[in-house]
Amino acid sequence: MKKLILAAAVFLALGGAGLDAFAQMMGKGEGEIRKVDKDASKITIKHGPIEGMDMPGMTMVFQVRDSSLLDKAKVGETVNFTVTKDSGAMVVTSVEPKK
Ligand SMILES: [Cu+2]
Repeated sequence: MKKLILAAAVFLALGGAGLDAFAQMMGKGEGEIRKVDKDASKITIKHGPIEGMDMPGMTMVFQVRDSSLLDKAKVGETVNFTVTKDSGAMVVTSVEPKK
């Protein structure tokens, strides 16, 4: 929950600077968790097209910003996630079970 509030705060802070730039940096997706590697801070997600990024559906490995994001992640679970582009690499910044 703390992370969601933080993400909202960052969103609002960047909103004033230009939402277009922000939209290019961040995407929202939905998918199914295929693998969780907490030691390497990596998660494999079979995802649909990612809104906000030019990415079709696929199964891929993402780096996560913080390994604690994976504490509750379970293989087989359907999740909503957000991803950002960090020096060319896709980094997952939030993972939440789909409601
Ligand atoms: Cu992908």
